[in-house]
Amino acid sequence: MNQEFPTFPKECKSMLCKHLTKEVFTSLKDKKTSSGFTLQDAINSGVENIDSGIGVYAGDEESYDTFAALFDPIIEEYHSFSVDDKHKSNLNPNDLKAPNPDPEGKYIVSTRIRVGRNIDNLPLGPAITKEQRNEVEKQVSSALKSMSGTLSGVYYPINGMSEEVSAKLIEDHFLFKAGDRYLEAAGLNRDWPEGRGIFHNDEKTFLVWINEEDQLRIISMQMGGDIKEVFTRLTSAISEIEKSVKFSYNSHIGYITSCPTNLGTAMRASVHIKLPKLAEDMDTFKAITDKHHLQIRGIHGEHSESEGGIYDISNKRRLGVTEVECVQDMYDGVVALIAKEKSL
Ligand code: ADP
Ligand code: CIR
Repeated sequence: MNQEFPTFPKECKSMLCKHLTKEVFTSLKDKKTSSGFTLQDAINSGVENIDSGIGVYAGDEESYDTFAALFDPIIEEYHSFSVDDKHKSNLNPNDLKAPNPDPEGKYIVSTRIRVGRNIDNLPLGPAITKEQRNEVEKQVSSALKSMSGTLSGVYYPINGMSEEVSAKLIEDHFLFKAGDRYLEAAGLNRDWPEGRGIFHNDEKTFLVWINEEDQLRIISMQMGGDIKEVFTRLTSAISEIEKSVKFSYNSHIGYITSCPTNLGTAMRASVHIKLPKLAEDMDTFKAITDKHHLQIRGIHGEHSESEGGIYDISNKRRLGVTEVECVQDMYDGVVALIAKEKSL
């Protein structure tokens, strides 16, 4: 592994390039966590991909302590969350004020809320061994067998799934693809597709991704804008899974995830929404999303483009705010976006 201080071109805007000073590099370059994760492993994605927004990944919960001199300023900048702050959780759907903002279905195509979760006392995806990853698949798919009622479903490993079936699931926004170059450089594609898979119920309104960027991505989604129904289903599913799987959580940074942008709630609540008029004035569009702490993505996920004036709008803040607040951010922003689109 290269022990030299990486140099970044002038146009590089990643948080890695901003916060990895020579001093920080020197103080961390010989450190290692108990799963053997090094500074070079943590920064490889941002070193190889100079267009990264962030550029770092954790290999285990310990990485956030061992490499705190690098992770803390990144966490502080991304989440506006300081080392003395404490995370808080609230998964009670009764606290969410979110009547359907688009009952006629003119703007919101679909709603999706996901959380990332990892199992306590195991390395995260970037440092996990093949055997440990396979063990996660076994433990989680077995726990999911006891889901009941509308949450019951079947686990489908990606290994052995036909090309046709996986392409259709990806196109319909249900399944993940092999990681992109950011995840590849983070070590998250090792042994692909072994140990990876998707569980879903018949209606594909409740899904669990196994061993993607995080060991579990628990997802609730459906057509239209009934955000509260989607949140309620998600919270019941999480409680059910928690009966048999212990998730990695600490009182400072909340749920532990491999990418520091997901720490805290690990929640991304999004809508696919049609805003063709507003899309012609991206400054106004961005002023509204910034005000409500929202992120704009394309409709095929992160790093994809919009199609036909449809955007993926989601909460940006995840740490130091509760799950209810994450969804409330998204909801309030969506109400404002629809009002603006109507006025144009
Ligand atoms: P994640 O949300 O898991 O961090 P992505 O941004 O890659 O990761 O999105 C994963 C998949 O979920 C993509 O196929 C994306 O199009 C789909 N998706 C996200 N939000 C919605 C939504 N509101 N409705 C339908 N599909 C969605
Ligand atoms: C990056 O640094 O750009 C990628 N590793 C993805 C970071 C997480 N995504 C995000 O903030 N939108």
